[in-house]
This record gives sequence, C-alpha cells and structure tokens, in this order.
Amino acid sequence: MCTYKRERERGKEEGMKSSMGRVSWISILLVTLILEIVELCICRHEEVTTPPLPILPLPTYSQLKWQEREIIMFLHFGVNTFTNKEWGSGHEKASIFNPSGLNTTQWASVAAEAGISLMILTAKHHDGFCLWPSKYTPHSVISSPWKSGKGDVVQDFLDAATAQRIDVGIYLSPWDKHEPRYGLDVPYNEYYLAQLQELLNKYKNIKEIWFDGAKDPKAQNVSYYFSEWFSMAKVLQSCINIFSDAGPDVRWVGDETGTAGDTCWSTINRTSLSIGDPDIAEYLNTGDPRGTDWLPAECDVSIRKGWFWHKSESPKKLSHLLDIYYNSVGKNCVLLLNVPPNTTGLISHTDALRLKEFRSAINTIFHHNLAESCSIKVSSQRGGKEGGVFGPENMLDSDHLWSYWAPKEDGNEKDHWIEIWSRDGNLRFNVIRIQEAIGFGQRIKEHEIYVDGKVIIKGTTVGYKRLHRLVEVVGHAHVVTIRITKSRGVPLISSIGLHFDPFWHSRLTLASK
Ligand code: FUL
Repeated sequence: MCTYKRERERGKEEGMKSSMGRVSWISILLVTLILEIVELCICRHEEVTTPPLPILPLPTYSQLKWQEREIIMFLHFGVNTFTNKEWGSGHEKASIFNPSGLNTTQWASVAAEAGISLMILTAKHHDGFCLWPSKYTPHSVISSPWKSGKGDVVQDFLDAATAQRIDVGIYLSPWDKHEPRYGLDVPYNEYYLAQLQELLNKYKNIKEIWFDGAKDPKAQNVSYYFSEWFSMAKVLQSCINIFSDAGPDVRWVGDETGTAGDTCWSTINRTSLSIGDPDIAEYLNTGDPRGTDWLPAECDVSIRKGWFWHKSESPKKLSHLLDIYYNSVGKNCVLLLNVPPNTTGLISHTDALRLKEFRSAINTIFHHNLAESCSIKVSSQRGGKEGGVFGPENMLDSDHLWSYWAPKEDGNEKDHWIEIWSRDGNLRFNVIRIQEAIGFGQRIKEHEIYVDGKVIIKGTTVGYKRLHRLVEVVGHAHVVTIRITKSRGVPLISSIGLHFDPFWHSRLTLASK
C-alpha cells in the first residue's frame, strides 16, 4: 500500500512536471506567435509608401489658396467714373463723386453669381481720391456729397462681400497726383504708409493688396519704400498676398490683355525684378525654371476696354472672355477680371449678364470629364500597385492639390506617361486639362499629347492648371497619351481631364460661314 502510494505520488509529480513542461512550451509558442504578429504589423506599417520629397521653391499656404480661386474680380471705381477718364488729373473736385444708387450688395451678388471668391477694389487710384474717410487727407468721400460726406465705400464693400462669403482685397495706388507731398521721399512715404496702416488696421481680413507700378514717366520723381510698405502690410495682416510687378507673393504677368506666356513658371528670381521696369515684361510673362522664389503670375484685364466705366464702352464678347480664360487660368495663372461700377454705383446689367454667361460657359465646359469613364494606365507607380496611395485614380478625384499620381523614382525610365483608354473607342473632345500637385513644387518642363499614337500637342510647362484647346475636335479616339518628356524630378499629376467646349466649336463653325 505504502509502495503503491509512493508510486502514485511519484506519478503525480512526474505528471505535473510534464504538464508544466507542456504549459511552458505552449507559452513559448504563444509568445513567439505574438512576437511574429507584432513584427508583421511593424513590417506592414513600414511598407506604407511615403510621399516624395518636394522640389523647392514651394508656395505658401496663402499663395495656394489664391491659386485655387482661378478668377478674381477687380473693381475700378472713383472720380474717373464721373469724369469719363482713365487716369485722373488729381485736381478733380470731390463734389463730383456722387453715385445716386451705390449698392455694394449688388456688386457682391454679381460676383457670387459668377462664382467669384475674392473682389479687389481701388480704394485709391492715381488721382489720389480716397473711397474711405482717411484722416490723412480731405480728398476723400468725406468731402463729397455722397451720403453727405458720411459714407465709406470700402466699409460698405467689405460688409456686402462678407455677407456673401466673398473675400476682399484693396488697391492703393503708389502714384498719387493729388497729394502735395508727392515728390518728397520721406514725407510722401510716411503719408503712404499712414494710409496703408489706416486701411489694414480698420478693415480686417484683407486677402490681397495691389501695389501698382504704373506712373507717367513725366511725373515727379519719388522713391517708393517698397520694403517698408510690404513689411508693414505683413505685420498688420500676415495672411495677405502682396501683388506688385515683383511680388513678394503675386507677380504681374507683364501685360494687360490677360495673356500669360505659353511657358509659364510660378518660379522666378526676385532679385532680377524691379517694380515699374518695362524691360522685365517678358521675364514676368514666362517666369524662370531656375527661379528661387515662388511668385505666381496674375493676369489683370478689363471686361471692357477701359478700367473705369465709360458710357460708350460695352463688355467683351463671351468668346473673347473664354480666350482670356484659356490664356490665363489655362496657363497656370490667376485671372483678375475688372468689372467697373457705373456712375449710379452699380455694375451695369450688360456686364453682370456677360459675367454670368462666362461662368456658366466655364461650368458647361468643365462639368463633364470624359476621362472619368475611361481606364487609365501609367508608366509606373511610386510604391507599386500594392502601395496604392499614388495610383492613377488620384488624377480623377476632386482634390487637385494633395491627391496625385506619382511615378517611380528609379531614374531608369526615359519619360513618364499616362494613357487614357476609351471603353468604346469613341472619345470626342477638344480640350485637354493637366494639373500638377504644386504643393511639391512646379516640375514639368515639357510634355507631349498623342491621340491614337499621333502627336497633337507639344507643350512646355503645366503648373497648377494647363488647358490645351484644340483647333479641331477629336472624335472617335481610342487612346489619349500624355507623355512628360522633361521635368525637374518626377512629375506629380493631381488631375487630368478631357472636355468638350461647345463654344469654341461653334465659334469655328461661325467663323467659317
Ligand atoms: C495700371 C493703371 O495705370 C490702370 O489705370 C489700372 O489701374 C491697371 C490695373 O493698372 O497700371
């Protein structure tokens, strides 16, 4: 019995030992399994492909927001409206400023209907008359009969625009033909700066300020202290975009016809620019691929012949406005379209109507993207197809900045290409749209477009948006190929489109009749 008991005890001990051994093996196995899963997760995490490095210079946040606006409205209004002049003499009597039915809400409604998100008003043009009650000069609305001298056009403008969620900008002419201090460097610069501070302190959230370089060569000489002006503008409103011939945030395009260069870089060397220098017009028009500054171009042009309203003038035809759109927005620029209020203080019905037509035409052309129903093939994809995040589908979504197709950076490929395959071999279009992810720098130097293997476009820069309007409609196409043949680093394409412009087609038809 004792022996049996002892043996049983021994058996129990051994059983316990072996089950303990089993438990520890299971634990080891479990721990190993967990470790492997953790390692696998870490590996998976490491596999997520990172975005490529940007290529400097890059836009600022405010410059990107500005670029996305595409069309900005300019409003030239002041004493010239009442004298039927383009450049005032500076000797106009304030008593002539008396718009009988000034209604800034109408201005904003016209802009809103045209899908405009920013309006810029001439707070002071070359004649020196101020549309706000400046405490530094009596030559303003204070001395006019309008609202018995108690009015403030800039404030009304701001209130009306804000009510319709439209941003505002102001134009403050450096050349001032009224101010007696003009011609005396320090006193005039102090005067100008005082008005600049007055405006930017009183009227908040100004998105763009226009420093116009224009001046009659015969006018008195005075040095403008641009550096001080620009710094002061940024101190008072850090998000403001400063426009001048030479930036620092937005540059002039070099002409007033609304036409950018066929090649148009948002990059340029600011050190090669000086404000009011006519010799730099061509450089401004094209920009510079080696430029160290991000300074995109704005194309200012008027809906009528003049900048101010004149009874004898009428708005440009829709076809002309569309030409301007393709030559500005379609060449990587922003269009600043002037729509001048009349002597009543309203935007003329004809102009409002034309502007509405213009917007509706743009919507008609670009609303439908034929590429969306095609299948897209690309030369390669950063991180491979498994990586997923830089695939061609990004070129067809609504994000035109941060979602993009990126090819591999292995450097072996001669060029990068996108093929847009029709599902039924029946593509009909006359506009091709390409957009770069400019948050990573402007890269494309040269590109070509083929339809069913035949080259139809040899182009240069793309930038935020490049529109190619074809001379003839392409019908029954199977495949459209976009080849990027020269680029700073790999191209990053945020959007592509094939569109049909019925206005362009009908114009050709009309012209041939
Ligand atoms: C020019 C000015 O002289 C015109 O009057 C207008 O204001 C235009 C936008 O800029 O330089």
